[in-house]
Amino acid sequence: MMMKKLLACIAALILLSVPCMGICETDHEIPTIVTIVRAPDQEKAERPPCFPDPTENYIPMPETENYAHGKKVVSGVHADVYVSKNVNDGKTDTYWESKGLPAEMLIELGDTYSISTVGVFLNPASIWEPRQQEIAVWVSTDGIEYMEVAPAFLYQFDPATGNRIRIDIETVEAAFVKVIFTKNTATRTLGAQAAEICVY
Ligand SMILES: [Ca+2]
Repeated sequence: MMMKKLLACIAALILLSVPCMGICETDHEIPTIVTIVRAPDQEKAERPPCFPDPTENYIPMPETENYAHGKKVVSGVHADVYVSKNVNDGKTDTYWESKGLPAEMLIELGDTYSISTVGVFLNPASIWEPRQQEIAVWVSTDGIEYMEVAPAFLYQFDPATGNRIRIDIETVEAAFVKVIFTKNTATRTLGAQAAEICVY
């Protein structure tokens, strides 16, 4: 028993002496073979140059307040589940679709504003084929007397440019904006379609 303990102690001493036997000792610095690079925090979606950002080709809209957002809207009969309130909820993946044409979308701004642009948006996803919609804009300050500020015109919607159109008008006071649709060349509907109507 004593012999076993003695042998165990000798073995332990040998192992402990290994670092002192020159194995780990060195008189020169071991070269670093791993370079540690701290990655910067990602603050936005990155897009490789071979995938250009499609939004760069979108028709620009004013950066001023959209007076239509979330305001009361009134329209006629809608198709399926595509109700009026979808037209100004701030999302282009929800939309209003009328049941037939012509169709009107009235937006009550809740106050009188000086407006100069109306934007009409569809979903920009490419599954939404290019189409044309004939649209006119009328405005009112009292909700009774309306004035035409943009005559009916056949506007081109195309996902390549954001599936949106911009109607610039002479600056006018308006508390009520009526957007009138009279034609839609889309193949899968007989009604007007708008994911968002914005008033600037
Ligand atoms: Ca919407």
